[in-house]
Amino acid sequence: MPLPPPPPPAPPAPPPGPKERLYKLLVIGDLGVGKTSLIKRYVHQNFSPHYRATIGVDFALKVLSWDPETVVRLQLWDIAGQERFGNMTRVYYREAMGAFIVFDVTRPATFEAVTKWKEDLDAKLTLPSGQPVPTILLANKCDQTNEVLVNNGIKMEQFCQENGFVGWFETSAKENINIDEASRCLVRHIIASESDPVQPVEADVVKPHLNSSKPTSCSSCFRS
Ligand SMILES: Nc1nc2c(ncn2[C@@H]2O[C@H](COP(=O)(O)OP(=O)(O)OP(=O)(O)O)[C@@H](O)[C@H]2O)c(=O)[nH]1
Ligand SMILES: [Mg+2]
Repeated sequence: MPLPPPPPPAPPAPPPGPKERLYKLLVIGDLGVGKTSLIKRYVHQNFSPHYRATIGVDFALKVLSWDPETVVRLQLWDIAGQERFGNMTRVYYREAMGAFIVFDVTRPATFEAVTKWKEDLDAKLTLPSGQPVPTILLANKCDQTNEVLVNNGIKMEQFCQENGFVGWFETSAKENINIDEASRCLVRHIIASESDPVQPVEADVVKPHLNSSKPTSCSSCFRS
């Protein structure tokens, strides 16, 4: 009897797909500073001037092509400003890898609350290495004229260093200013803290840009 034909050769293995990284990021700060608007702009590319307070927490997912080999998925936790006075933040913060703390440049009280949010965060969340999670300060609504708070970039830098922020950006959800930049900066710090947890990257030095058509970059993130 003739032998059966040999089986066809196995198809070549498909090329390995991109690596995926998933990070939970927190977006916190006082009522009405623009957390939901920043996320909406970042994820859905739109903006509404109407204010509807977030109740509890909302979620959004942003997928970034980080580099040719890596896709980064950002799970954004939009925590209601009123939660600072509740007792759920410990639950919401769990397993987050990075955070944005947002204030409204037109309302000084929201800047004063930044240190309270940071203390709450650091008291309730640390990385497995024991370090605080990388956190970026966002001075939002920079499209508004009243920018007295952030016009002094040196003071802001000092504030960031003293309070453990890895950088800060002036942002506008309305005009789509610096949101992508701030997010890439945070992801870069998270990746650095994962690969070398003992040596956190240097704090960023970000000069406020007075001409809002030029996006500010995070100097450490774009350092080669
Ligand atoms: N001009 C201007 N207005 C903004 C900007 N971002 C948000 N707003 C407005 O500020 C108000 C509050 O924005 P939200 O995004 O709902 O604020 P929030 O921080 O999510 O507030 P809570 O959910 O209550 O914690 C809304 O009327 C927005 O349209 C901005 O960059 N520029
Ligand atoms: Mg909200």
